Amino acid sequence: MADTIFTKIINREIPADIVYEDDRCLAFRDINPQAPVHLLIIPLKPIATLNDMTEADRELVGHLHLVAAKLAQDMGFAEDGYRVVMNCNRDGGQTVFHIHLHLLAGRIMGWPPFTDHAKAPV
Ligand code: DGP
Repeated sequence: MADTIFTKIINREIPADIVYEDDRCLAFRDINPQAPVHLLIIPLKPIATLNDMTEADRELVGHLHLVAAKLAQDMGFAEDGYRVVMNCNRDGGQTVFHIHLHLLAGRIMGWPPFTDHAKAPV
């Protein structure tokens, strides 16, 4: 797949406010935060979308979620709660084609997600 802005962040070619890293993933603050805490957790391995994951990625994707829960605990919002989201393709609102978990906290999240675009049922 083509390199994205996230590859440049992994390679330290552009700056980011990195809050966590290990041998499989990186977490940093979203440049356009939608909540008081808005982190992105990305695998070092570039995978374009949820649709591109394979069985080989099963453990990696589980790891991303464990890191989200660890950050929530370490940063003190695990008990109050938070939201973890992965957008996929156009209708899901994906804009960077390197999978990432959004970890949002620090405010009450609405449900269902806000919508202003009608679409025929699939
Ligand atoms: P999504 O729309 O789900 O693909 O989310 C992509 C997110 O990435 C979006 O919330 C904004 C964020 N983002 C895009 N470019 C950069 C960047 O250069 N640095 C940081 N920190 N975040 C970025």
